[in-house]
Amino acid sequence: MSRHGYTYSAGKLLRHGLTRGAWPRMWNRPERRDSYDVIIIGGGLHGLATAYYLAQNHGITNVAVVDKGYLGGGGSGRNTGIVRSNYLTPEGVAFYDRSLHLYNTMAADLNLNVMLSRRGHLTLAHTDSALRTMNWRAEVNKLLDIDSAVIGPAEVKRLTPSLDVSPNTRYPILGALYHPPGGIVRHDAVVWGYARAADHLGVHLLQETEVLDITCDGGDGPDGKGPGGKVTGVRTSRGDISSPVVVNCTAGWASLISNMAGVPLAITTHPLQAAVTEPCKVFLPTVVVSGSLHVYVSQTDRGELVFGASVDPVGTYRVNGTLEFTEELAGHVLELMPGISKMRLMRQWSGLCDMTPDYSPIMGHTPVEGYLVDVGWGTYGFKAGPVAGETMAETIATGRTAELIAAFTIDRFTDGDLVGEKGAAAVGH
Ligand code: PYC
Repeated sequence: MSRHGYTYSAGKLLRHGLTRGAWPRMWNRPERRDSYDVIIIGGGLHGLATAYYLAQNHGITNVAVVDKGYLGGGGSGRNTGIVRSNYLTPEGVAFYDRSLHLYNTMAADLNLNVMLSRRGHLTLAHTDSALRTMNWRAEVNKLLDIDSAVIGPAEVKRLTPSLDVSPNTRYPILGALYHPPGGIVRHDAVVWGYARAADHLGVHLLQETEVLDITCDGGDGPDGKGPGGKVTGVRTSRGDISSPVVVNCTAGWASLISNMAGVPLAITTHPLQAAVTEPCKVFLPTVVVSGSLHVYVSQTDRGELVFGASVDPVGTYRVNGTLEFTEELAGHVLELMPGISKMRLMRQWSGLCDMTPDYSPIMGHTPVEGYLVDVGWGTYGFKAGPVAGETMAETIATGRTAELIAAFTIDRFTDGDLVGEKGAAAVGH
């Protein structure tokens, strides 16, 4: 028997395949209880990781994760799987680097191959000002012991021969921030791993359970909500559930959910589109990002190219793909890699990004006792999933804000202590 209760003998796998035997469920569909010690809203990577670390690190297992859809159906299943820690602020660097460490050991910790590929991450600079930002990031990174440095065009060419580094292109490559530990991970495997492990430790995963309201007592606002109040539970499409702790781990709907507790958030929500090509022979060994051309690209082990761009300029909750995105993406990618002009796009999709004014998340306690947030991830949510879960679990279990997230609390907007992380965005937003 392995960790989290799953056998992995090759013989059993083969017998199962040949007999078409009933595969065990990855996780259960439990009946909901009337009360839990902790309710987590959002069955994506952050909610599941928080539940897992509560159970695994702190022994808190009377926990429910509620989601109006299916596990990993939001941003966790819609991102481009990029991980890195070459951020701009010391707070961001330390935080995302802990996440990379957790990604490193995740396959063993969760007993599931999450297909981590630390293939190196290149952020190209096509202008002097972009090069200056890359140098700035490299200096902050080095001070914090992060493997990251500015390299010249010849080194870029050595690492990624398909890039044209000649000075004759429309956007010549002047250099790049090279971050060897960055790479990609199979995003849905991460969701499955945390879900299975949390379920095995006794957490209830309540899918198709929509939160309609957060109930509070004693607050300044209507129905006892708002500052000075205390959370008492959630009202769901499957009935009321009580709990002294409710955690908002949603993306896309974070501000709407938070309004239910009377805690408004400094967030605007924008779609972020991505696209994937048909597979081809593997030729792109690194993750390549171009802020000036607003594009990032990596190649999966199956050979598909996965592209992303900036968030859509207009705030909306729509997640349909647009022709404008496809046209702009194709134009920008071909500036970078003219050689792929014959490849066909297979699919495009979109997810929702909750953007904060400083591009850092909002995490931890709020003015409503027992109501915590892990929100405002913008385009950084996937990278942060493991460390967000670990630090939120610590904050809930100990009642004290975990050190790594102390800079990201909601008070910073009133105290004026912003953590400006826009300069570390993969592309201009
Ligand atoms: O910040 O590396 C990034 C990123 C990639 C996709 C979305 N954000």
